[in-house]
Amino acid sequence: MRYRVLPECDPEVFEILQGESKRQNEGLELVPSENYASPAVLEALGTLMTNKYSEGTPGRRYYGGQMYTDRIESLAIERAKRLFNCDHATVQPLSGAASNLAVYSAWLELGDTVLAMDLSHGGHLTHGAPVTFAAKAYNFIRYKMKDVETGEIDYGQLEALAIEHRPKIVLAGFSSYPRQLDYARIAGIAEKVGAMAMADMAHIAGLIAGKALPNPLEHGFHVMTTTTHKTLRGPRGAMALSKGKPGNPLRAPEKTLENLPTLIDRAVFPGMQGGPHMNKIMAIAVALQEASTPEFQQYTAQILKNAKALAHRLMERGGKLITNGTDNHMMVLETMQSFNRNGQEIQEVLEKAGITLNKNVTPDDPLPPFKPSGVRLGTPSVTSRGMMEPEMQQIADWIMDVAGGKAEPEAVREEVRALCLTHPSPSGLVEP
Ligand code: DSN
Repeated sequence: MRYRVLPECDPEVFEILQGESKRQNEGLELVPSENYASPAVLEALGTLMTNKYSEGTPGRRYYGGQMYTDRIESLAIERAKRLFNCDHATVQPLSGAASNLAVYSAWLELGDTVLAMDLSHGGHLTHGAPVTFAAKAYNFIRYKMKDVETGEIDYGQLEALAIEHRPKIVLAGFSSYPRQLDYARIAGIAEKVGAMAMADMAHIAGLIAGKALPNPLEHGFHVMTTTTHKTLRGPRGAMALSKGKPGNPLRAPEKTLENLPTLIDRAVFPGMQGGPHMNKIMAIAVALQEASTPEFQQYTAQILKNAKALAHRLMERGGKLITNGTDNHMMVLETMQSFNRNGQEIQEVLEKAGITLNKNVTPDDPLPPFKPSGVRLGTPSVTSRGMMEPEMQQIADWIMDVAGGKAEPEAVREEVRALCLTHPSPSGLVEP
């Protein structure tokens, strides 16, 4: 067989790829969990590392031929440990959901209790939403914000629930919470009830790596899970980072906090997964190297400045934001109060204008998840394109004009396209 390049080998697939490339280049990506991976990350992802099976961990594999896979996985692990200041990292989880499940299964017995943030108050589906497998396997109790106008977590409720239910894990983490958490306080509550403190930092891992936000592992947390493709700007993938003493994953250790690294390694493989995706691990190594540079720190600082500028202008123009602002890269715009239209309608009309974001539930939302009361948006992708505060003002104006019915989406789409063409996607453009 002769290998051929994609346009020649499969024109139908190539045409789809070109379409997506044009969409990513000519439109504004405001989904806060998305980003543009660098050409180096994309290159690593598309290499022949995809061919290799590597069950096990570096130095302890079940198949031969691991001299290079061992090197690349060890490099990714060392880079992750350095960047996030932890004792151990596994870079094998296939996704954020798989990573969270692995940590649950490493530490919990079936039926054990986890205390986590309520989904509609900003938590994540994998933190025990009733429709998930995890919710069938474990008993999730939920804490909420005390005041949705400020976003302050109800730490009194969190502590009372912890004392009442004696969870084995106290989980901090979110996918639509725009404020900061008091990690030391949460870790203190976990310690008080003998629970493990786990942080799911998928959304803000890049902001932590870039030192724009604090690291929960430096404030009493034992484990941090994250995806690698959001603010961290790597490939689709995940990691579990932990404090403790790494041991031999071929032997089952006692369930102690010190043994968490080994327990997690074993939970990932053979507990939850088979062979790791070595091409992805290679791309994670590249992304971690990129994230350790001064340029990346500047990038993450700018994400926060841009989010503040976008939020400020949306509110100035009459938009109602949940918690009335943001401390991180994202915000939730309450569309029923702002425009008397649900989040699905606003997502659709903005997509016609070339602005992509996602519908999102609001705290204790009376509307269903498919037509919720809000949309979620953020600045990681537009900041990767080099856009700054003036562009955020313009983007906020387009959103308010189109969502408020003051401008035709098709007309705004041309203006959006013109702005985007002056700020090309860092992932490049797939040309014929
Ligand atoms: N899908 C990701 C997000 O958008 O937040 C995490 O599940």
